Amino acid sequence: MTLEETATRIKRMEIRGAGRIARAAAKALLDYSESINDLDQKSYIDRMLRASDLLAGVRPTAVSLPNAVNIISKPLLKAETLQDAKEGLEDRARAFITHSEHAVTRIGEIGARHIRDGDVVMTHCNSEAALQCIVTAHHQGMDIEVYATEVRPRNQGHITIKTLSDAGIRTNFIVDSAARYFMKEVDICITGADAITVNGAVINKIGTSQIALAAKEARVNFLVAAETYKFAPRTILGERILIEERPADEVLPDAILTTLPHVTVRNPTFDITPSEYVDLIITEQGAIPPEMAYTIIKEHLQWDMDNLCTDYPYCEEE
Ligand code: RUB
Repeated sequence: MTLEETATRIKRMEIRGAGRIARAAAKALLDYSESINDLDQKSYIDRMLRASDLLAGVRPTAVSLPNAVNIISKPLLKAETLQDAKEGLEDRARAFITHSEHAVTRIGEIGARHIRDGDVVMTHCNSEAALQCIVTAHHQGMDIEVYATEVRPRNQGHITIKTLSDAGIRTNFIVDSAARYFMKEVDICITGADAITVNGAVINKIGTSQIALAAKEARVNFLVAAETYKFAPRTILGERILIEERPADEVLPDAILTTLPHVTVRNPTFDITPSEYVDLIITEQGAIPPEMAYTIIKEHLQWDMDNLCTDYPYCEEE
């Protein structure tokens, strides 16, 4: 698959989910770099930086994407030779993919410790990190039952119930608006994240915040399963996470919408759950309260203030 094809497939959501799109971008950069053999250092770096920019912006909300691209393309800015730049980038791309896969496994192990035998778990959207917690608990012999939402308009819930059913987990499939109705039967909620801000707010599939609200009302623990590269470094500088708004025809066919001249379809893809609704964030580094988001950004994301200052006008060098 070419770099442009990967970008298009991510945009069309044929590749989706914050972890998967980050790994797809890493693989695309790796393949692209490996295909370049006839350029001098400057041309190679220019081309790879353009490729990085293309991939980093293809879906605006999932911070995993720019984080992955930034981690992988760092050698382009510091390397002294073409070989340093190329080998550095390719090594980092391979390492990112391996780290990301291991992180999901580790999150599953840690997350499973927060699930008890007999628990009823609610999940929303299709998060491989959240599902890994549930499936790991099931593999450890726990008797788990799941409530999984439909996830309008793109029906990611269909992917979730297939995974759960294939694993042999008893699953109830519900429409999104039934989440509060069933909350009284739920022991724990686990979702994934597309981004986590420095103040511990969680950005995830639209509807997540309603479920968190219902969970708080019912005194049900709300857990978020997220690799450390879903934390958003630039929120330290006050940058906001852009909430992607997708086309109207995902919600209502054009043929109907054109008959309704006074109707506008709004289709935000993600929402923000404030940290006070989140009990714990399960990362590959351990389970943390949302208040510790800053520590993850500083200590585990390999993103120092130098990076943050790039193209930020108030951080001029002395
Ligand atoms: C996917 C979504 C998932 C997160 C985390 O949204 O909101 O919960 O991306 O997933 P979309 P994962 O379908 O619009 O990409 O744990 O797999 O990274």
